[in-house]
Amino acid sequence: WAQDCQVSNIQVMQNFDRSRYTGRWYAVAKKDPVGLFLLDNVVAQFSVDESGKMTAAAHGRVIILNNWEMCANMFGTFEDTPDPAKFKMRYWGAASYLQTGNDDHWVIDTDYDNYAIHYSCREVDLDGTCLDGYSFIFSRHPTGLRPEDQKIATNKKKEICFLGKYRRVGHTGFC
Ligand code: ODT
Repeated sequence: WAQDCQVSNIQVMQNFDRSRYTGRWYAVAKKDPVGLFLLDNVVAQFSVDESGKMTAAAHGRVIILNNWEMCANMFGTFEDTPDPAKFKMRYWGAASYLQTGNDDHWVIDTDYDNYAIHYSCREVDLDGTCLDGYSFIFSRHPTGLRPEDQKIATNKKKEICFLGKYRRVGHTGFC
């Protein structure tokens, strides 16, 4: 049933350790949601604050007002849920005209040192599958995933029913 595509059946990281997850992650691939926002040059930096809450900052190239290209600086706070790998992410931009929102933020899998698979379903369909969602594949290395981690990522993309829906996220130095 790992591939019945029911959002409620998606397996997430077991015993997720937020402190080992801290630091810099480079997005190397992305499955876009409806009305995509972050285009490329996406880097996320996770922290754990004094009270143990997870927070993050991220930047990425965006195009706003149809043709204004800029580097968006974004911030997020993460609300815990009963599952340690499932969070609610409240996010906003350094500038008021950037996107704000409150999305699910699930860590599907990570080895903490090389790769991480993120998943967010914004809208669950009546049949329980994801109607509108997005996902980032993160690497600790700006050059991309190691071959052994690519294999894992492909399997996880399949499990979350997003296989074939990703595009590569480039790092060109824009941000
Ligand atoms: O790009 C899109 O189309 C949708 C995603 C917009 C949310 C970006 C908000 C980032 C806030 C700071 C948090 C950083 C953590 C990022 C990790 C993964 C995905 C958002």
